[in-house]
Amino acid sequence: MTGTGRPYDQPRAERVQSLTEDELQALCEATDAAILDGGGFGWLTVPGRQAMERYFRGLLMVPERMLFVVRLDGVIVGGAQLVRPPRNNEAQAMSATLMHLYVAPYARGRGLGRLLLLEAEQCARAMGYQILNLDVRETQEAAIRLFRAFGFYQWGTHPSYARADGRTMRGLFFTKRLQDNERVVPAHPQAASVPIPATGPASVTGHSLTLYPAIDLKDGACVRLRRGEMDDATVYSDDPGAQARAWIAAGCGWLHVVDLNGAFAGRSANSAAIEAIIANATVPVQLGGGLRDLDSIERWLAAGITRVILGSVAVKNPELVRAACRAFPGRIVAGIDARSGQVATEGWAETSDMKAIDLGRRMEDAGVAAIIFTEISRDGMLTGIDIPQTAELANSLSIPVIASGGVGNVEHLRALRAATVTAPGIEGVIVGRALYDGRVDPADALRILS
Ligand code: AMZ
Repeated sequence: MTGTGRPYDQPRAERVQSLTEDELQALCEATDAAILDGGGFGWLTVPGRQAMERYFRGLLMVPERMLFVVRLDGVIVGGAQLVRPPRNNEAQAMSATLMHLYVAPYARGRGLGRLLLLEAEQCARAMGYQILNLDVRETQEAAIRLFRAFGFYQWGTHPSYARADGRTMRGLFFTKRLQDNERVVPAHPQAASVPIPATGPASVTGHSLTLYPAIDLKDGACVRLRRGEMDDATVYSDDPGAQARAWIAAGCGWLHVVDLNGAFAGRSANSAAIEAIIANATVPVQLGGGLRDLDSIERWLAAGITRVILGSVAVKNPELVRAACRAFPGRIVAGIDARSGQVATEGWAETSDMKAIDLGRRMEDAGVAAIIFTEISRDGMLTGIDIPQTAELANSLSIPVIASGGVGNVEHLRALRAATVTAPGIEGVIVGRALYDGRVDPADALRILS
């Protein structure tokens, strides 16, 4: 962000019903770039500017199609379409379809796909649709991660869905319930055995949040600490790979992994356990703890980690964070762990004199994709998230903030979700001990958050 104070500096997604000539050109430009980059838009080659202009002009006249765009500094850099069922299709009148969601490659890594999806989903919900469907080529990995993170449920795979680059590829079919006021009766008998995860009751306000189950590793085992104290550890499993599978089977779309020994030692110390998690993970994984140089960051990203979390170096070596963000855009997250607002490092053994908000601003400037904010005094204590601090941080930044530390029951999750009304930048929540203890059932958590 340029920070010039212009009203359009904040990235935003919105529905458009008309386009100025400049907007049309920007949309064509973004679409061309997305097609050249390998897709998401059906076209395999750029059809030429005139055809593209005709396409969008025509699209605006189709009553069943709603066009959404996302802007960066006021300029359109991506789009999505929400398609309503044809009017004769009474049987499927409750379902809308999301199509053609894409962000131009030059604007990625800023959470704009998320903004588009959020806007289209909210619009579908506001129009009373109960189901949102979508399908996507298997090669669109970033989009697939986004849909999973938003609680979309993959109900099927089409074996011969599309042809591109000389090969036939599969298509993944997703669905999501938008309201909870009617049971969905599957049309196909086999579908009856497939649970369609319910989404949040209509009475819950705010937007959906990603649930990140925490897998904290100490001496090869999955543990939870209280307030980060290594000698106050509860061991929950000595099989991190099985633990990863369990959270995925429960419906979680992401895993949050921390190498605790690594955070204290300043280098990865639970590599075998992390590798076991990667080998078992069919969802994206974020990893933190002991990542203090570009080599280790690169190594874990190459090994299958989707995002790395940098904590101590965020305070001690911001230049390294900047370099990592340049080298791996969208894949670096800053972990800001604070005791009463003051940032802690080195396994939380040291407290710096830096304020969480100041570090958040620095990290945003360095180019991180998101912030994970932990209030240490709450971590592992089950007493609830420090919502005011989290919301203040989220509202001071334009990148997503993930809340961490203190979830002890589903009411805490409801409260966080409600806080997104006034702090829309809150993107997700990390839950540890409460999930392991069974105080929070993952299915309940996912329903409340999605
Ligand atoms: O519990 C702890 N003592 C602890 C912990 N959970 N110490 C560090 N961490 C986590 C941070 C962040 O995700 O929340 O480790 C990561 C930061 O590690 P590093 O090595 O970059 O400071």
